[in-house]
Amino acid sequence: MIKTLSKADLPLPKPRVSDPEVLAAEIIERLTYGIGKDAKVATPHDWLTATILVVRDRIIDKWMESTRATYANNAKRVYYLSLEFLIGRLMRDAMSNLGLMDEIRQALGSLGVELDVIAGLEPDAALGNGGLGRLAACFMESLATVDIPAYGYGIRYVHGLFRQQMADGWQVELPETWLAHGNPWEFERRESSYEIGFGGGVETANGQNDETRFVWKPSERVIATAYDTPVVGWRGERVNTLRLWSAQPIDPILLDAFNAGDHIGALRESNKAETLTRVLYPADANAAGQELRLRQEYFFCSASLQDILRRHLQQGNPLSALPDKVSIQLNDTHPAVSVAELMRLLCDIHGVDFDTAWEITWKTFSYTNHTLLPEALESWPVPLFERLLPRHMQMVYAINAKILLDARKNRSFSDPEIRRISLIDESGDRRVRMGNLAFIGSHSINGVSALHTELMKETVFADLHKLYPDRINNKTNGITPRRWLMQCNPQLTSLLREAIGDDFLDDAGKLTALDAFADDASFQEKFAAVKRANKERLANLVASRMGIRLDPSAMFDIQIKRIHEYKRQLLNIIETVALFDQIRSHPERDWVPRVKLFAGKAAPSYHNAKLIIKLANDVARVVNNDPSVRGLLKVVFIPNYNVSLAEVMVPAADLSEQISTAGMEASGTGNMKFALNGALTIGTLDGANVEMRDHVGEENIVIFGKTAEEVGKARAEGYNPRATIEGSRELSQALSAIASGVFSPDDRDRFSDLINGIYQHDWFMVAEDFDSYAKAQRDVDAIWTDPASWYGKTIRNTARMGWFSSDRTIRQYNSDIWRA
Ligand code: HBZ
Repeated sequence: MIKTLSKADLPLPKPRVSDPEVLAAEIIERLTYGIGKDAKVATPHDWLTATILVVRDRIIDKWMESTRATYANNAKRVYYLSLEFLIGRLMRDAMSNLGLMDEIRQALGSLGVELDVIAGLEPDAALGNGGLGRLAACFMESLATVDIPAYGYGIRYVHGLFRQQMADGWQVELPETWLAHGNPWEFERRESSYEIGFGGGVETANGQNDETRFVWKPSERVIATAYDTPVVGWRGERVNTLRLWSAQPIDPILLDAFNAGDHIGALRESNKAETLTRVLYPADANAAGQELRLRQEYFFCSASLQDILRRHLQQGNPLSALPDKVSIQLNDTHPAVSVAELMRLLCDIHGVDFDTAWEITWKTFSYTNHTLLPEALESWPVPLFERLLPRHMQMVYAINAKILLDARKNRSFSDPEIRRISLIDESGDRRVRMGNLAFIGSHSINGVSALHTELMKETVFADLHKLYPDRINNKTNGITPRRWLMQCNPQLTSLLREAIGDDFLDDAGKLTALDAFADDASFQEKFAAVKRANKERLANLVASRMGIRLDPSAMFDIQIKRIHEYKRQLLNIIETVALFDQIRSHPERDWVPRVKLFAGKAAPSYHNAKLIIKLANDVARVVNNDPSVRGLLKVVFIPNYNVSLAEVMVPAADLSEQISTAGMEASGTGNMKFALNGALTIGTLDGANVEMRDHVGEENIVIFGKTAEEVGKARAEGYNPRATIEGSRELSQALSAIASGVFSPDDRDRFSDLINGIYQHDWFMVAEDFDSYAKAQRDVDAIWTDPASWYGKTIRNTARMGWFSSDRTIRQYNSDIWRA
């Protein structure tokens, strides 16, 4: 007889055992009963899925524990709203954080399966463009690691960032299909579904106390369904949730239409709904202006806020306590419409009065800005905003009235200042300014490096900063040392443990103990051997993917990031051309053999970025096929840059290129990954490079070029690039070679516009910084020629980069902003 248990007495499953034999048995069981495959005929993909399911079980135990504890303590929760999460692969991360790597390797080995082979089959979750999305992924891991109850909210795009192929050196975009084999990490939560409206109009009704209430009657509705992915922190102590929304139609098929023979029309609604979450916008540095983008933004904000309020109320908390129990961090302005949506939910659905709702709202939100580039600042035409979100438009006007009246009362604000503070840009066609909405709707506004934060105060947000002088603060970015040291560079991790023990695994700040080994010859030798092995691994990848042979004893000089003019891949390529000239004209000199490696995607509509990719490939073809170079210089553009490729390239770098025009890169995070893995940085005083110099010491980084202040001054004074170019022989020769078709004999004018841009305005100061850059490169050569000095510096980089752990960043967010 089995007796019925009450809910409270329901047993918990037995915690999982993790010795290799048990793991092997479970993998077979999953293969058989979970996937329905006989081990004898299982494909490598089946093995991968079965292994992930077994790892996932270990996560679930911890996941439920974490969730139960947060619920029981009625703890404050942090919500990270981001339109992008650039995660990459999850299996190695999960195994490593749970401490299961060796056991799983053995378990699979006993079944005749090689872990590294199946791990390489896992697709990257590429739900992001670049730094902003990758930062969100590092933050999710650090939030779990430092034990903060947190949820990430975003969109479950069916197609992540496009796959990049090269056709004759040109970028071609192909669809990405990470869900093709299913996604064993996620749990669909049908019960967590919300209705999302668009369009229609606003009606008024009488509320309980006879006040007017506004009722939005949307003309279109879709369903948002949650998909949850567990995120494990270091040592598996806490597991948080990444909740991604997928759009579904309310009626999967319009049967009336179907029965009347309109088979396509019957699916129209359904297709329209699913289009919402089908694809990630591939623009990383300019605002995507289409209606679909605003729909995506509103869709995920509304679903997330409804979910957050439901959880808050379910715990028995009053709405007035929202700021005490909930912190919502807006990752850039993409989720800024949340400010208006929370106001709508509070006022229209929950009957809170406007002023109370407003206080709850700005105390709950905080906003991170990631760029000062004017073309990236989001704004929506008023007619579009009003048509799609009529009630939110009213809210924006109401908030605006409140703020502008305040500013008006405060006599020190002039008319132009008030115009710039307004949520509505009236300078051309009227637009809703999402940056101003995010700022005004938040109690904290942060930049992502010290320099960037100062520039925010002086430029884009100068007027709002004057109105709210206590709100802007800095939170310098960080990277998770689990993925970006322990997992991507196991050999260096072992060497570090041998030298300084295990403390750094739990606290990256403890890496400073390595300083004592920086000049130790035998340690230097081991450090060099690890670097060499990582370079061989990259050389093998390049050989197998591209058929190009690289010499691992040459200096690996790497620039990997999105392609953008302000990031100045062009400066690097022009200097490469100049070096190519020099090597041929002065064969008698002691040239340091170099391999110049590039990778990165260009936004599909960004003409000049695509030309820069073509130029890199054209230069590579000519340089790599010129016998007079004698192997002293190789140029390689590796296609389809993504997180997994970065995990191979970062540990293999000798030299890290961080050469943006000063004042333009908000922070950078690749810069941190390279330095942590023992590369020397050549860079400008931009973004977090400035703080990296402060931490590693100016003798351990190679800085060149104009400062942000000097760039501003040169632009203001009407800088004349032609004069600068004429003053530099090396530069003018390199530019004329490119412009005259030396690298593009099939189309001699291919690059003339690109080069003319430098002669005519040179907005990004390529010419102005060239000589300083070229000289810095020769300084790098000189250091390389003295290995004791080179490794002394690179070891000190690893030793002193611990501060750039995203654990530190997250702790600062928590102590200054969230207080969870
Ligand atoms: O955010 C980057 C910054 O350029 C970089 O300096 C910083 O380190 C990083 C993290 O703070 N910004 C982006 O990556 N921006 C985007 O990816 C983006 C995506 C969609 C947009 C606009 C920008 O519409």
